[in-house]
Amino acid sequence: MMLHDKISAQLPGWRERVKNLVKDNGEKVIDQVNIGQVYGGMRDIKSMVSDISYVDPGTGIKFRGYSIPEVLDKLPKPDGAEIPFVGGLFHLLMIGEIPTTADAQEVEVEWAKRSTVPGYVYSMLRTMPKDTHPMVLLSQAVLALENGSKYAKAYHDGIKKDLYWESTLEDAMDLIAKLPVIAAFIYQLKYRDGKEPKYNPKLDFGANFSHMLGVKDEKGYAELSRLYFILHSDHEAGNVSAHTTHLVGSALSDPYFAFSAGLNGLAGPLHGLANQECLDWLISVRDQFGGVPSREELYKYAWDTLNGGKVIPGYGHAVLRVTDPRFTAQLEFAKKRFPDDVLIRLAELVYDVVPVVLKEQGKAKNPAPNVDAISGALQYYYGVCDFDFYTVIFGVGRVLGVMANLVWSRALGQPIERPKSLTTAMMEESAKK
Ligand code: AMX
Repeated sequence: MMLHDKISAQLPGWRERVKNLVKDNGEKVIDQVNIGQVYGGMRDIKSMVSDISYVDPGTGIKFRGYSIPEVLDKLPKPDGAEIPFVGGLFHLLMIGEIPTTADAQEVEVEWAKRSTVPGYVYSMLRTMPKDTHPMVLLSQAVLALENGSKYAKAYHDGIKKDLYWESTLEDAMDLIAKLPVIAAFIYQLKYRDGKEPKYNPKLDFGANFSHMLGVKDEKGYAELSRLYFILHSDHEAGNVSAHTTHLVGSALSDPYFAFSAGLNGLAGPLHGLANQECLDWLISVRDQFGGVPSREELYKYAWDTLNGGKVIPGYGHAVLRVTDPRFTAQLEFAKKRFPDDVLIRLAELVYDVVPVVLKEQGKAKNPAPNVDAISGALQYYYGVCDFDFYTVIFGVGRVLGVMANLVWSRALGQPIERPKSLTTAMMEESAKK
């Protein structure tokens, strides 16, 4: 496989680089930790490695050094499309280089070959109660695929540690290929007629998702799917879904165990679930005013939300201190294709008004929008209106980044994660000193 060969070629150099860095500078201090951070969710403590992506507080996410506009501009695109191949993005994440069109297509072909979901997974999902949350179904389905793990088999067969990454890559490719099919089945099962979707090898990853969901504007939604998966793929190492996948993988649990755990974290309201809360809020404004309100009406509505003790969903960020470039990319996508849509006009007005309100309130460190402020509105436009499903779509994007990280963690022999905990009494004691 092309990705395997390219990683293989890079690996000796990477191993030497990391070995020398740790050997020559292992004792060098790069951060200090205070009690507030220990009690504050380890916020900002520099203690993880990822060469796949980095969030710059001032400019936003960079994938292998490329900003969102650069990624969207430089990656190869399917014929007649404006949004790049997801396979090209995965090549960039894995290899660190912008692929040729042929490279991107080769990744897509690999996924098509691996996309068949075993029948027992469908049967298992069908037996679940009707009101099961789609994220439960997704996480269960991923775990159910574990019996096919090539890494688990290789480990059991006593393969050398240096080679763990090869079967991890195989699992990563299998899992990524099957995930949109499983997600589409969950959509059919929960909200449509429950038919089993079929991956079409003539279509790319994003176009397949659109096709398998069965939306009306298949071409338009294929573009949105590619955009959505690219934007949601990775956000450096410390966010809950990425960190969880890494942590579980660090115990040498295989990619199915690791990603299923990551999905469970993604399901939380402070993480992936936020996108549906954002759309909820936009719709509540639309319904309250029968459309797009005036600036003054929205200003008052936003203050009412804050005074009611609630946050304004879609605004603020733990790391970013500017407008999230993933928000901007989605807004531009919508303005180019459906500028008159009520929710898009509303999202634009909110972008104008809410940062002012949050600045006046003075609490949020970043009053600008994050990725979630608009993502649900775009899904809604194409008729994917089942809010509970939105985090599943996020999961189909997120698998790309966390699998790239996991393969490289295995390739570079990253050890089991094991931070140290303290008791409150110990910290009180050290505070006195
Ligand atoms: N509305 C109202 N208050 C906000 C706010 C918002 N959008 N964003 C931050 N604040 C408040 C916080 O609640 C906190 O108040 P407190 O001191 O009373 O607890 C204060 O401002 C400081 O918070 P912060 O350091 O700026 O943010 P954070 O790093 O603690 O949290 C986040 C970041 C995203 C959880 C927060 O901004 C928030 O709750 N936003 C709304 C929900 C949302 O958009 N989530 C999506 C996150 C992106 C993702 O993972 N998908």
